[in-house]
Amino acid sequence: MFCWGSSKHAMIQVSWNVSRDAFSDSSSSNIAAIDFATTSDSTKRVALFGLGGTIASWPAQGASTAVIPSMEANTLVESVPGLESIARVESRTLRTMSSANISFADLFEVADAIHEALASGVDGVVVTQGTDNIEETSFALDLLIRDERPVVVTGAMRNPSLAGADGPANIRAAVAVAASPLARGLGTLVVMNDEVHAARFVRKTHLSKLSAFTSPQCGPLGIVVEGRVHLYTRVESLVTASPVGDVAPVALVRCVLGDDGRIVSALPGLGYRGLVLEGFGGGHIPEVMVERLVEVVAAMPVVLASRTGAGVVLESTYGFAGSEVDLLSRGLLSAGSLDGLKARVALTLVLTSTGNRGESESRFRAIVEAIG
Ligand code: DAS
Repeated sequence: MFCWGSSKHAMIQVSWNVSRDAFSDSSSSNIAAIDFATTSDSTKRVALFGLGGTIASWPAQGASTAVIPSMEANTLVESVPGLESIARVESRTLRTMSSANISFADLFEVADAIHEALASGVDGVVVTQGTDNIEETSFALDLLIRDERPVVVTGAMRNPSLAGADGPANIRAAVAVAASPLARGLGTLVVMNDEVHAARFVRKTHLSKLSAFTSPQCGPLGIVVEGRVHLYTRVESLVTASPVGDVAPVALVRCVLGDDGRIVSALPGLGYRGLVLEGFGGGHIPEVMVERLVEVVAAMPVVLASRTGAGVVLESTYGFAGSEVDLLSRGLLSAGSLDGLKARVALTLVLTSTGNRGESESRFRAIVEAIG
């Protein structure tokens, strides 16, 4: 694993092990006031960062049953029976927000906090957050974190006020994975419903079921049973992309029946610096869109993904105008095995890691290549 560039976002300069007082000055960062708590004295150490989401949501006082993210990370940790038998968990609240409000800038700070914790010697890291965009945030962390130790993202489908709330079980399983030497070198993982998923493949494929997270490309890497991690397949660590400038705006556009391409034509004028286009099936668009798209390719990198969300974008099967052969020959980049959401995360990070278009395109290709 290697990395490009160096991060200018090293905002959290304090050591993980210093006292709570040392965290009180958060003026150089918009990270929320930090709470810091530990459980147990197990030999394994796991850092847990709370960002909010359903797992940390509770009905607002005097309100209806509607919940808002409000719980501190240490409260989540304390709600998990038997956690101390797995690891000593050191928790900090970084945000209490809905995942809809998480930005790339937030993720750069989370990545800095993770590097800080890893530098202090923890065995692994857990991030708790809203589940709605875990498939994007976990993949961003996959590309931002430079360490072999496990980084595990989890959340909950049912908030703690509901019967059968899944947050505590998900935290327990996530901590087990974060503490496990077996999970090293797999990049960022997502643990939900006792399943271990690779960040590069996992998707939220149901709105409310506990089994909402699936990896349509290859299935989960493994499962957690009785606190033990069982891995059945492995993935390679990815090259990383360190942010060095302002976040590059990248659009994700899905090609639809009867599309004429007017949305993609508007993108350069809207300030976008990149486009991921989800084409039909193997990577196809209506012929009428092709010339419009060629104009966009002249202005910015354009990635071709499939709106099916699984499989590998074709390269040499169809030759009609608007086919994958046609589009790739016109300078579009293949998303390979990445779905549109993940291709957009990768393109955003490579464009943010260098101002050179050729370099960003070769970095994107390297990520696609490494995933296979
Ligand atoms: N859907 C909620 C969750 O799963 C809200 C969110 O993503 O913040 O946590």
